[in-house]
Amino acid sequence: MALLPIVQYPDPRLAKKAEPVAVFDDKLAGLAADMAETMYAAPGVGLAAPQVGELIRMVVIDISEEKNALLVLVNPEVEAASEEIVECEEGCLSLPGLYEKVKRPAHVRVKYQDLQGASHELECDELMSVCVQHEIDHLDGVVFIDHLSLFKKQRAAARLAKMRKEKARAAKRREQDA
Ligand code: K1U
Ligand code: ZN
Repeated sequence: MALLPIVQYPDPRLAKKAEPVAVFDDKLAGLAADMAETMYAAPGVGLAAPQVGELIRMVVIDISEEKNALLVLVNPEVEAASEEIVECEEGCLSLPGLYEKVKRPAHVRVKYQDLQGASHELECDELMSVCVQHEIDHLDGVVFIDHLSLFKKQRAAARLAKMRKEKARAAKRREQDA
């Protein structure tokens, strides 16, 4: 297993639509294992293949406290979404440190394949619903700040740039002090 570098916004790979998975082999299982290790280490509750530079339709999710309920969703699709909309705070490992409220359907039913290619359905609500919609967005080249108004998106991008500058300055100071 290996830790993979996480692609950072606004890398153009995060804006591309990912390709469906057609071959269910050991290479796919190896990538899923590496993605899971990367998600747990970050730490995060989800990770989509484009976030590690692989433009294929696969995501890993584990919202459990104990980090022992890994789900690997291949070719996930929202089959049904509730009319009820909720607003939840979201973060993203490709925009670390930025948290914004996003409106999404409260409940979704998702169909997906597992690593052997078998089909499944999953009823999702609360954090699982937010997370699965956020990860499927990544497969469609959408990041969570794309759901905001242009004003809020530009403000969020400016805040992210400021945080990155401050982080780089702090790292430089530490280097000089060492
Ligand atoms: O796709 C990603 O970048 C992962 C993202 C998933 C997500 C979290 C919250 C709402 C929507 C989508 C994250 O995991 S960000 C990190 C985070 O929020 C978190 C980290 C550890 C424990 C709990 C949450
Ligand atoms: Zn994300």
